Amino acid sequence: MSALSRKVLEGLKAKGWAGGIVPFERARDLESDIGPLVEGGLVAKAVQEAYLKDFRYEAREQLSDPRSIIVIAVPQPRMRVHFTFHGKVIPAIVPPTYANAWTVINGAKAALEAATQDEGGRFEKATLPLKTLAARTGLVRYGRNNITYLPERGSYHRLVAFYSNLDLGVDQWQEREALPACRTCNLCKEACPASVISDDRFLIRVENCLTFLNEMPSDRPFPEQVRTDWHNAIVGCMRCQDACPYDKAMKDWTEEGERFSEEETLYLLRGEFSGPYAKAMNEKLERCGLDLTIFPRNLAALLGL
Ligand code: B12
Ligand code: SF4
Ligand code: SF4
Repeated sequence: MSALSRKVLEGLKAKGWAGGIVPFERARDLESDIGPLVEGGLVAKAVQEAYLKDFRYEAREQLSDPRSIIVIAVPQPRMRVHFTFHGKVIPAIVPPTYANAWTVINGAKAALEAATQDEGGRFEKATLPLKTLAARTGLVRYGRNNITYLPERGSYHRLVAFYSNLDLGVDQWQEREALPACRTCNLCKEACPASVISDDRFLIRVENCLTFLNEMPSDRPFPEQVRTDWHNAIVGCMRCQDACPYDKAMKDWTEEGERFSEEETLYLLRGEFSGPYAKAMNEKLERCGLDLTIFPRNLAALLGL
């Protein structure tokens, strides 16, 4: 490992973050990791259309002189927000990484720029399959639930990657590894309300995962099989993470978010997002990393309506 890459990684570590580095040519290898899964039908078309088609493997689209890719894991807590309905205050969870996304991304970029100021380091956010990239550098390991885990800090982290003009002189590319305990553990599979974790394949059936369903715009109703008691977060789902022994120490790491009055809760449920009140509400939701368009359906489901 070069002195410069050591300096970059040590700088991240000092902030409580962790990083991995590969040369920029590895972007094409990432494409080869994903492509066959899509072509082979292991990734549903709806998932490809909604998310994976946005990946950009051509580094030069983002930076004219790319030399390296750096992936960073920034630990993040979950957030608790409160709604008021029929006079009762109702807490709701926002899973880790939905809140404060851009604060984390901009903070990571600024930290990299500061650490490499003398070398003229430039960094542009890379739109890549981040779990695959992080696992390929050995930074994280996959759980059976397809979420990635830091060896000692569990799954509560946001991944972010950057293309850099710096040749960091290191290629950490390796095999993707699974968590050792997954060999004999079934806890996430048993906890998953949507039964998308199975023994016959490593990839979960994303198209039925509750998170996939509740990230879709509000005008798309939940399919019939989704039962009221599945809902456990205002967006996303925490059941497989809550069940996992690798997240035991993280489970109570919760930050307090916004509180919504009865009037605001009813307004969100109605789903009429126009006028000056909408702007104020949108700003309030953005502070917790939430999107108005998913709200009416998810909130109604969470309140059991
Ligand atoms: C699409 C997407 C979703 C989709 C699909 C998720 C999925 N499993 O693919 C939906 C909407 C369902 C979703 C849900 C969630 N997401 Co999401 N999502 C993404 C996104 C945009 C791309 C993920 C992706 O590449 N999927 C494609 C599949 C094919 O990739 P893969 O899951 O890594 O699959 C690899 C392995 O299966 C491996 N493999 C195959 N066979 C085998 C065998 C073995 C033994 C091994 C080891 C590996 C292996 O090959 C595949 C390719 O490398 C990323 C952001 C980004 N730019 O990467 C965030 C991201 C992955 N999501 C994130 C989060 C936090 C979540 C949720 C945990 C949120 C929540 N609590 O509700 C859930 C988790 C649901 C779950 N169980 O996966 C974080 C992950 C952080 C972490 N610690 O893992 C990311 C990185 C966002 C971020 N910037 O931090 N997400
Ligand atoms: S996020 Fe929820 S629905 Fe999706 S795999 Fe995990 S437990 Fe199952
Ligand atoms: S709950 Fe068990 S099987 Fe699932 S990811 Fe965690 S250790 Fe692996």
